[in-house]
Amino acid sequence: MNILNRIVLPCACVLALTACEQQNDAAEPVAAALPAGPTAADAAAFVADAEQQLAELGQHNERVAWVLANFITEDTELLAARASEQFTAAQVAVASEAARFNDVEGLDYDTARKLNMLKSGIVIPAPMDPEKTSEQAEIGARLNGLYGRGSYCLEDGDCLALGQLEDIIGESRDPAELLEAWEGWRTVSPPMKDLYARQVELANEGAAELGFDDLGTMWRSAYDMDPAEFPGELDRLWEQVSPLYEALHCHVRAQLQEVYGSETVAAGEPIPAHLLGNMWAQSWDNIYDLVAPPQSDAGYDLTEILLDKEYNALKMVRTGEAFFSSLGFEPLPETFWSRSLFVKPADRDVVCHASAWDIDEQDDLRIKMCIDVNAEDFNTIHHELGHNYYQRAYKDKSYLYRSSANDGFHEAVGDTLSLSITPEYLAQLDLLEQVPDASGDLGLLMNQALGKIAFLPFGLMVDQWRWKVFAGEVGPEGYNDLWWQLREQYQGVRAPRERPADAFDPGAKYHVPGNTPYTRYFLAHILQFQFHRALCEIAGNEGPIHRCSIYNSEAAGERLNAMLEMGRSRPWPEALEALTGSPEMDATAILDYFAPLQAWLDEQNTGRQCGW
Ligand code: X8Z
Ligand code: ZN
Repeated sequence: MNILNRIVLPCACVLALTACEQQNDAAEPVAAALPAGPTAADAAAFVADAEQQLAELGQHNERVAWVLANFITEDTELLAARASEQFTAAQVAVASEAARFNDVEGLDYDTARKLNMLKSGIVIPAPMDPEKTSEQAEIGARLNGLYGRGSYCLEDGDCLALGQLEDIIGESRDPAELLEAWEGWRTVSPPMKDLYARQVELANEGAAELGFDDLGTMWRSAYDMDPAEFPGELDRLWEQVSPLYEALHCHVRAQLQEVYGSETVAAGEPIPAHLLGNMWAQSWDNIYDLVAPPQSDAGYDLTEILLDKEYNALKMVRTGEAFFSSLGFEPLPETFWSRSLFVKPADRDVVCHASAWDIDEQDDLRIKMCIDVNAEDFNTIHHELGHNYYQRAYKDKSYLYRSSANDGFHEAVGDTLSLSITPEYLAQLDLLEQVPDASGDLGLLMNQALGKIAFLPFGLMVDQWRWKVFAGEVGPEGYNDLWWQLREQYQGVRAPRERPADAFDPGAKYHVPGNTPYTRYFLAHILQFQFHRALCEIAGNEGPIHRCSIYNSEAAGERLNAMLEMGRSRPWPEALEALTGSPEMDATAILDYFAPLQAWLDEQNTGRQCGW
């Protein structure tokens, strides 16, 4: 209630101003007969007020969400649902008020841009009916709780959390054991299905009240372009990279066939999803040993090195910070170290999925991660720190501009630094004694491709599924079939065996119950190679791009920071151009990076029946 009043206040203020102007106009008889609409100055005042209110509420919401994610109980769930209900109500009220300025002429650039952001920038809008807002917030909290607390209990009564099930999928080569872990984790999501369906209904109603066809259209309007053209932009990028993905898929399938037999892995068919080393088959690094190019091994295993050198979670994060410092960024604040969560607590439920936080939008930066000492988590630490340094770089912008150029940029920054974790870099840290020669480069590239190239179709399909669900192209009874149809179409991956009638497999992926748009990760995987190429050039790299590390290059850091500081203040093509010299998202950087591997894969695949 309070909140709604606070949001309505600026309108009262705007109306008062308008009334004032009407009085002035009264001197001229013709104008007096017409009710004057809001002016450009009214719009600017409205935006300033809205920014202040959303910043305050957003900060409160963030704090409560932090407590929930670090301490999942019935009470924190309820508190978080209340806070998110208030914040959503405020966002929706402001968005609908913003439409009052649609026909105002003479708006300055920032006011016009910010009004658009207010109207379309809500990830999960609720209908204006307070009961429905409240219902939606409760559903959101319950979905998150079902995922965060999810576990699978074996017959002997031992219950395994997601992290333990992921370890099995990553390490085991026993198909029966893999299948049990894979199916086991998917027992967490059937109870989510009805809740999710209701959430879609409510969010769509909210989106419609704000003038959008559905929630998918709303999500697609966040890219400084006509939302109807955005899917075509994604298709264009996917067409650029899909031949490389298909070559990788073909080789990996052939190798898996050698290991598991052609009854389990058939030529010309999609690959069973439990054999790819990752719970969602979204990155395949864990099966490197099964598919590595013979005679061209990378020559080292970063996980083994980290363990040998007795790295722990804290030391891994300190190493990530040191990389940013080497580029000229200020060290992280003391509170980062005292308030972050690095290790899974033994005594309570937390959300282990890695995330980066910016509690007060000033310098209260934190990460929350259940770090294991391995190469994957070392990369993820850089990913999360990328978020934190971005947040810090734009902290002096106004509320609506305290964000990335588009959401793919936020996801790409830390990954860009991870691309610089090369043998040369590891040698500088004394993690490698000697820089291996180029004879192992195919192995290095294969290792990277299993992370980066394997990810691309997954990064794309999650929202292809959601967009169809939001558009009502499929109802709850068809959710799971559509999911597997898209998994097959994009990834060439299939369920290991028929799924039960009540299955809701999308719910077993964090971002679906958590309502985090996913196209951002596809974009990030394209963008990070563009960023890497540009920064390597600035750093004066002359060798092959996959051996380039920007470590210690203050010139690269300066150029990166110039883009980060822009926040969301300009359309993303300008930010991209500021860093790379080109305003276009473009997959040639990722293709050039992997060109030697692509040539090798094409050779290996000669005579093989590729595709699915
Ligand atoms: O969710 C994440 C990050 C947090 S923004 C750890 N990622 C996606 C995922 O895990 O599915 C990074 C890569 C894709
Ligand atoms: Zn991220």
